[in-house]
Amino acid sequence: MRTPQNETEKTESDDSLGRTITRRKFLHFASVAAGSVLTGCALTPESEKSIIKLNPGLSVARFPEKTELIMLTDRPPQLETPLFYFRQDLTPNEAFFVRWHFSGIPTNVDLRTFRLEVGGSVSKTLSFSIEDLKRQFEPQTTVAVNQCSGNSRSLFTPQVPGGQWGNGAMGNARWTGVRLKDILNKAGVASNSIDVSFSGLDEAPLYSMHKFAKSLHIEHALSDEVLVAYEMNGEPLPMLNGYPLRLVVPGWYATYWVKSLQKIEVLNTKFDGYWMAKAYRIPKNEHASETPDNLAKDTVPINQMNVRSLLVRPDSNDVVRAGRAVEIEGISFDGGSGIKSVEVSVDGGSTWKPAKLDSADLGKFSFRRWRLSWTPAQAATYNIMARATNNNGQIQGDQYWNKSGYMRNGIEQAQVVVI
Ligand SMILES: Nc1nc2c(c(=O)[nH]1)N[C@H]1C(S)=C(S)[C@@H](COP(=O)(O)O)O[C@H]1N2
Ligand SMILES: [Mo]
Repeated sequence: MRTPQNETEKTESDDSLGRTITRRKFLHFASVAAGSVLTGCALTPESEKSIIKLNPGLSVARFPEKTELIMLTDRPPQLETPLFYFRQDLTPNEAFFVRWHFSGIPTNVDLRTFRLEVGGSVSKTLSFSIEDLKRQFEPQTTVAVNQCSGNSRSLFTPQVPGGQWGNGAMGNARWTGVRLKDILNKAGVASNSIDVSFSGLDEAPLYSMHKFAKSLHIEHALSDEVLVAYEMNGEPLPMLNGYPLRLVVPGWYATYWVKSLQKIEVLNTKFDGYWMAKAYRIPKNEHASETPDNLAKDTVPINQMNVRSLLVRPDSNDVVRAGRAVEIEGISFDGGSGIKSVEVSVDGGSTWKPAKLDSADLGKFSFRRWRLSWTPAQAATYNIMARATNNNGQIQGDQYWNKSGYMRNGIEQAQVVVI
């Protein structure tokens, strides 16, 4: 599906000087991307041939530094990763999903002038170029899943408004950068600090809209885990994933992973920005299911991810024959306690067998791969299910409905036709 023209574009974007892509170039790419909207086209990713499956009304598009992804909207770009990429532990940068709230996204970041600013309730206001960050601090690397709060939203019944994501509004990557706490300690956090807020270079298009900004409690911001990352899988961040810097909050939903991070502010009051106080909230009692006519009155900001699983093999393209062994394969992950065990059912949940966790353990914030060998006795349609238990004892079970379609983690079923 690659035209020679696309190939040229790709080389041009791989600028060894640190990927300063000018606005003009980006617009040119964007028009190529928009021009290459495809529907249901066969692809050849690195490892194997697969088909992008599309729900009606969706298309496939190619954006700068990205391969063909499922496109929910083009302005702002909302691009979903096709399922077959989750057969790899690390999601390739070019296939990593993309989600922005506003169409005015940063496309012409110049590293010569870009500065990360740290201010507010600190002893010393600081400002850093990317080079400063690399020079002044010890680098830190973590493998972690970045998952949109609304991943799998399209599967809720009754259906809820918002981006109708399938299961591909997530990805697992190796993030490298600087510990947020090292930056904050250098600035000297005042002892009465409460929250730390984060915002990026993207701007709200109308005065009546709120700039995208998030916050973390000071203790969380000063923990070892939170990173200000400049690399993803050993490369500078792709522009659409937050070049040149993004917050990485392992175990927490992606809404906190502020992209094109430009400003960090330490606050001695509770942060009350729109994106914390009004949006991205969940029922306070996480097990109280909302219904469309009985919405939760008490809400809290969405936070740590719950435990969930995804079956990645066999998929409905695979030919599965009675009497022959096939491998059922999937991934599980949670908010950072780590996956303890995974069970698989091939009879719609009547009986369960333990799957074998892969020995490759990329850490408690990563996808954890598991497998189970299965020999279907006879030709039939089987309902395959998987449920994970994490080290906190959380186990996947019934799906709770909530009005925003967040945190989906019910046990999913995949139908496999055995011939
Ligand atoms: N600056 C900025 N950061 C942002 C957002 C945004 O709109 N602007 N969206 C957030 C949301 S809701 C998601 S799901 C993730 C998506 O990250 P990705 O595009 O790298 O996959 O970015 C988060 N960080
Ligand atoms: Mo999101």
